[in-house]
Amino acid sequence: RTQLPLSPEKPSEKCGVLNVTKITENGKKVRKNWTSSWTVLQGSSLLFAKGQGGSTSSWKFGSNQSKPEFTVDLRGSSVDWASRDKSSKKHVIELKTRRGTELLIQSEIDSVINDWYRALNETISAHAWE
Ligand code: I3S
Repeated sequence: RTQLPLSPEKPSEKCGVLNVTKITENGKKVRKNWTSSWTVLQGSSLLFAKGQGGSTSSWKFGSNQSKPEFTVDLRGSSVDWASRDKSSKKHVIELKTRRGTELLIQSEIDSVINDWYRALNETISAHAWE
């Protein structure tokens, strides 16, 4: 049987460095501000911390100085590939939350962004009835 990296019955954690910007907050358009963020998918939450010069090894949530910058509740969110008018960058995911926040999430590495696309969709499906 095919081994899925992330199966809905066993929601695992996933983390890595992604480029992230908000484009809408609580339904209001905000100015783009792309930042490199250490990103953690944990249960139905997506957590972002400001990147530390791209270094991933020194970052762990749970240690003292690593409070997430912001957290997104994935329950009721939707994920799609961003259309061309949303960004000129390649490999951009658009994430819309139930509360009217829209984020763009991007990586230059297409295998990385494809894994995140799949993981986010599986997480949203796994929590669809909450
Ligand atoms: O959607 P926009 O306004 O073309 O987004 C670009 C801007 O946010 C730009 O910054 P300023 O115009 O605020 O200086 C960013 O540097 C670009 O990266 C944004 O566009 P992309 O296409 O990279 O998402």
